[in-house]
Amino acid sequence: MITIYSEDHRLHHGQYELIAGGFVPPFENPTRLDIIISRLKEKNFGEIKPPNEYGLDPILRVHTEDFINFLRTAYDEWYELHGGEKDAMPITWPTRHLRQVVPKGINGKLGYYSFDAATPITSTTWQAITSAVNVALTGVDLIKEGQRAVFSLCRPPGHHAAKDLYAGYCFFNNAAIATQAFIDKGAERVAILDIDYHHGNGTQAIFYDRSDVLFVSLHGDPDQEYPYFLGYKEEIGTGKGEGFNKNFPMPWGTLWPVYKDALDQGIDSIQNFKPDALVVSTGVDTFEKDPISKFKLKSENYLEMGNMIESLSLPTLFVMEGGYAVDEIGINTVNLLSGFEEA
Ligand code: FKS
Ligand code: ZN
Repeated sequence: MITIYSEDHRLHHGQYELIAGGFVPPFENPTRLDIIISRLKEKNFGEIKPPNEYGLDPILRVHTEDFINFLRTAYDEWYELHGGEKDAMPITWPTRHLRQVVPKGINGKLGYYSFDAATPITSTTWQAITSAVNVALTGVDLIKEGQRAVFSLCRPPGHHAAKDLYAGYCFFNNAAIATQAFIDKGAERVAILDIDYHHGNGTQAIFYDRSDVLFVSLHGDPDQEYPYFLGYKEEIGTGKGEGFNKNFPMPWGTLWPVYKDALDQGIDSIQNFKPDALVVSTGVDTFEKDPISKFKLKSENYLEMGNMIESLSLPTLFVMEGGYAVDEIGINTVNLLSGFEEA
């Protein structure tokens, strides 16, 4: 399997995220990809290629122009106000009983366009997030050219980002942009299987009223787990999109047998949908030793997971999302891809 990868991911390396009442160095950091790349090489997994350039047009198919402009200029506006000591971070959000206005100043805009304080914007975040989109889109093109499967090793991740909202380490929704690109290049239907531990709230929101994209997500129950405010079972889509959104929330402590059963059901619904392509939002934070997650999957389970995904016999784009147990992130990610390839 070909991997698409760019060193530009290093340009996003925040100083802090807010977690459990304190600021700590971000779990989502460049080391994650270093370890995945070294495992890919160790296993001789396949060619590693740089991305092509696609510009902003494919991003505009998913995100709003005002949001894109905000991300492009946010750090400079922040720098002008606060100086360059700290990364740009929101501190106030437009929740209930407040207006959904877009304030002119940067502090207000950071709150308007985000929903957490886990997602710093640095002076070079923009280059990294546009490069991650290019990594995803290059995967789409290779699949259009006939590859059965491609691994788009994106960073930063994307599945928490909605059309005009960033959070959860995500800015542009790489998987959603790739999905829309498949459709713009002729696919009638595309399925997204989100196996990251966290619910892909951004991806769900982007396609919630559409019947040409089926979104299936397996994740920690939002009653207990981030992002808390989306990802419940009863969210099935709206309007034309009714029936094309499927959530499988599972409790803390979930082990492989229960996870596998949900994955079987998700795979069945993808099969019935008869998509032209599959996008896998690939997270390995379901692993038992993940430092911020609470499922209990083991390294060997990812082999079987890859095998099960292959059984759909679809052109498949793997887009990297989360996974923070860095010691095993390479083993688990490459197990998933090998399980697919060796099926
Ligand atoms: C609650 C703190 C949660 C943010 C967690 C973000 C998870 C990100 C991710 C992605 F794939 F996007 F990277 N802090 N205990 O893994 O879903
Ligand atoms: Zn996650």
